[in-house]
Amino acid sequence: SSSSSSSSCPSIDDLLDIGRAFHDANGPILNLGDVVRSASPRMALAAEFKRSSPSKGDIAPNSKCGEQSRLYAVAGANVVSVLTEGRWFGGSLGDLTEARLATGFAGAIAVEGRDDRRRPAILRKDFVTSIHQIAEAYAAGADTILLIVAITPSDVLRDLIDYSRDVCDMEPLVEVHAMIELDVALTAGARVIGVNNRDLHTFKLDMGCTEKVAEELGRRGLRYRHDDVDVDVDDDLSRISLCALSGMSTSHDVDRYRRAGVGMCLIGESLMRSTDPRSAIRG
Ligand code: IGP
Repeated sequence: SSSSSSSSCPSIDDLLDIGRAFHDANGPILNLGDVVRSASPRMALAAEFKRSSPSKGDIAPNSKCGEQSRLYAVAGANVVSVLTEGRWFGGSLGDLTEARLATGFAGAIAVEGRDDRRRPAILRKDFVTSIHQIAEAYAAGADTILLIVAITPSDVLRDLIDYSRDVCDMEPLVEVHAMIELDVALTAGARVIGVNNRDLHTFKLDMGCTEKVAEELGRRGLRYRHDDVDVDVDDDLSRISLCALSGMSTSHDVDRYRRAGVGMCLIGESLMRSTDPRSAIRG
C-alpha cells in the first residue's frame, strides 16, 4: 500500500496492523459476552459518552471523553459506550482511544468498594455498515462495536458479525428494535443482542420492547439469565446475552429489566446530564 494513501485514509490492512500493535501494547480485548456474564448475579452496566443526540440536541457539548470514561470505570461500569459519530452526536474515533487509554489497567482502576481490578470494555457506538469501520474501531482500541439490524441488509450483517468476531476478535453488540429484527439477528449469528427501546426512525420510546424480546428468547430457550445462579456459565455459551438500550433514567427502569432476566443496561443521556454520575451508577 502506498504511503500517501495510508496517511489520509489507511487501508484495511494498515488498520489491522495498527490494531494488533495497539492491543498487544495495551492488553487483550475483552469479549462482550464474557463481560456481561461475569457480572452475574448482578446486572452489567454500560455507561455511554455522548455530547449530543439527534433527538435531544446538545446534552454535554464540552464534556471530555477521557475524564468521563474514567469516572464511569471507577464507579464500576462494565462497558463504556462511546459515540464516535460526529455530525449528530459530536463524537470521534479519537474519543474512543481516549476512553480506552483512560480506563486501562495501566491506570490501575480499582473499583470503589470492590476488590476486583478490571477495566471496562470499550464499545464503538456508531452507524457501522462496513468492514472498514470495524477495522477502524479495532485500530482505535475498541473491544466491541455496535451493529444495527435496521440499517444493515441481512447478508451484510452476517459478514460484519463474522469479520468483527473472527478477524478483529471483537464480539459485536447487535441492535434490534422490532421483533422481526430479532430473527434476522439470530440467523446472522448474533450472540449479544441489544434492544433499542427507541425507534430510530420516529425517535419514539417503547420501554416494553426489551421485555418482549426477553420473553421471545425465553420461549426459544435461548436467553441467558444473569440471575440464574444454577446454570453453569461455561455450559451456557449457546445462550444469548440480552441488553436493554435507551430511555432508562431511574433505578425503577433498571429493576424492571432485572426482573425480565436482562443481562446489561445501557444508560446514556441521564448519566451525561448527571452532576454526580458516580453515585448514580453505584446506586
Ligand atoms: C442511549 P439514552 O436514552 O440512555 O441516552 O440512550 C442509546 O440508546 C443511544 O445512544 C443509541 C444509539 C443507537 C445511538 C442506541 N442505539 C444507535 C446511535 C446509534
